Amino acid sequence: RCSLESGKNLSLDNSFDAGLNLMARSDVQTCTYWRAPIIWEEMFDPQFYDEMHKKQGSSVALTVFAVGRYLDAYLSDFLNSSERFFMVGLPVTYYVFTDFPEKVPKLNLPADRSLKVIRVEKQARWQDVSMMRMKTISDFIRSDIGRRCTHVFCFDVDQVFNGRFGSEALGDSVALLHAYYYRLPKVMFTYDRNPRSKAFLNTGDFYYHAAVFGGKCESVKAMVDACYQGIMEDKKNNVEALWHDESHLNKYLWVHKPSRVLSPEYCWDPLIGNSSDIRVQRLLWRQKQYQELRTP
Ligand code: 2GW
Ligand code: MN
Repeated sequence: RCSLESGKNLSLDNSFDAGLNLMARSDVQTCTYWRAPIIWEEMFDPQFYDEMHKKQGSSVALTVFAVGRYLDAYLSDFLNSSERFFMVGLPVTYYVFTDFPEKVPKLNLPADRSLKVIRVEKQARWQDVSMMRMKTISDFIRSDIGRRCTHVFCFDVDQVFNGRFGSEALGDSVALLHAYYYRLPKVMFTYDRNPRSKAFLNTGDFYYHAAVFGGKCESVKAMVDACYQGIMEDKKNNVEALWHDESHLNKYLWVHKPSRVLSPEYCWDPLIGNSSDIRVQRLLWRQKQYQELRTP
């Protein structure tokens, strides 16, 4: 049994594992070698986690950036779908970062859920829009999120919730398996391979997707701080990691193993089609019209 309860000196999600059955799925890997669970449908008891987190008083921040054309293209569907599926039953605060606060759609929220809109500068380069999220998230965990919420999850906006994305996903530090790489050999992973970049990584454990990461405030703060430091160091040295913030995140998660890993059920691309191991598609990638969205 791959149980974290026995790992007394590992500061992983010990107390949470009574809700997991790692044997429930024999078709996929349900545990990492450092004994963090990989969460797949049928492995967990949703009620167990909902009750445990209610009792513990967990509250969750969701950060999302919608800058430039991504606001009109994605934000409304993202937020409306998250109201149906994201951490239902727990207090949730949305932090929407945008260059155009007036255009953020009005939501009808229940009493225990709220939304904050924060104005951010539009970066000239899209790579910087993506990378600068790390700095902004860090600042907000320190000044606001960390005082109000126990956990924080950071999302890309170009996706839509389609099934439960619930308290079973909460943990100390949480990372997501990228839908395109979880069945591929490691040599195919698109880590940054330039030794001059701080994100350089030769071998890793998995290829994680930066579209979803989270955890306890303190852990996420450490994660985004390290990524931002790497990004700035790279700028100083005139290099940029292959997949920007995602490369830095992968480097960080190699050195600091996540305590909980989400299966690609938590962020699936419908263009891949159906796959027998993907039992629920909880969050779906949305199509990008690159020319339209990425030309200034
Ligand atoms: C991004 C690329 C090209 C043109 C515009 C943008 C853009 C991104 C933008 O104009 N406005 C904006 O708000 N964003 C935010 O950055 C938005 O939240 C978006 O979801 C996020 C990441 O950009 P995205 O979704 O276009 O990048 P992906 O889907 O290719 O993402 C992966 O790789 C990125 C690094 O290149 C990030 O690591 C991302 O987390 C990954 O999922
Ligand atoms: Mn995206």
